[in-house]
Amino acid sequence: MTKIARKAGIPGALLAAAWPFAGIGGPGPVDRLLRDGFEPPFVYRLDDGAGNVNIGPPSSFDPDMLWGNYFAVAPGAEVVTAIEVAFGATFPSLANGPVTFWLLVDADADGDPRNAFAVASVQATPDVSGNAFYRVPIPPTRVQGAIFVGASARLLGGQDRPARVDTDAPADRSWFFYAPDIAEVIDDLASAPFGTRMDNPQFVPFPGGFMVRATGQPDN
Ligand SMILES: [Ca+2]
Ligand SMILES: [Ca+2]
Repeated sequence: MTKIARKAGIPGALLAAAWPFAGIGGPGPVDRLLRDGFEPPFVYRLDDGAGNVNIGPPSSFDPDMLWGNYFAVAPGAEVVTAIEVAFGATFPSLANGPVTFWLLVDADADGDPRNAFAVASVQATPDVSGNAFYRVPIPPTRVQGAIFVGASARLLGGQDRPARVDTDAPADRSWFFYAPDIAEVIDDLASAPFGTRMDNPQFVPFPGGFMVRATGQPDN
């Protein structure tokens, strides 16, 4: 991670100093599952439903930002059917286009998505912020090993803070990346000019997990 950060030439202090955060969240609604004869979909998630930090790039550049979570594929949830993301209130200026929702597979399942590859992507324009999740169905996609689920958007540095974080969640499975064009590096995130995990104190003053989820169902 440090190597990648150095490659980008982005001073850590600059990122840290410009790191915005806002909005202390209250307790989220309790998830209630209806059990009327079929199993509800499995939800891949790190957060507890209540986020408290929103992050985005510093004012020194206007990148395409990808943020997302890494999950081992769970038995009975091998077919991913939807991605759910909660956004910061300072949503990307829509002048720069919609959000892209990504599903990647990490074939070596080693905990590091930087050699994962995209197996599905959908563009959409979220209409919620805070702890409300925006749900995007994707073509049902069978996955193996491990997945990285995320969202990317072109941002105005110092203004847009779309990546909502729950600091109660583990930070060692959330990653974010900056690039001029995320689509160009999505199958080789190691080549992104900047990338870090959310437990890297050099770049992340408020470690936590992104409010990014996916739903899966059995491969029948
Ligand atoms: Ca929380
Ligand atoms: Ca890997």
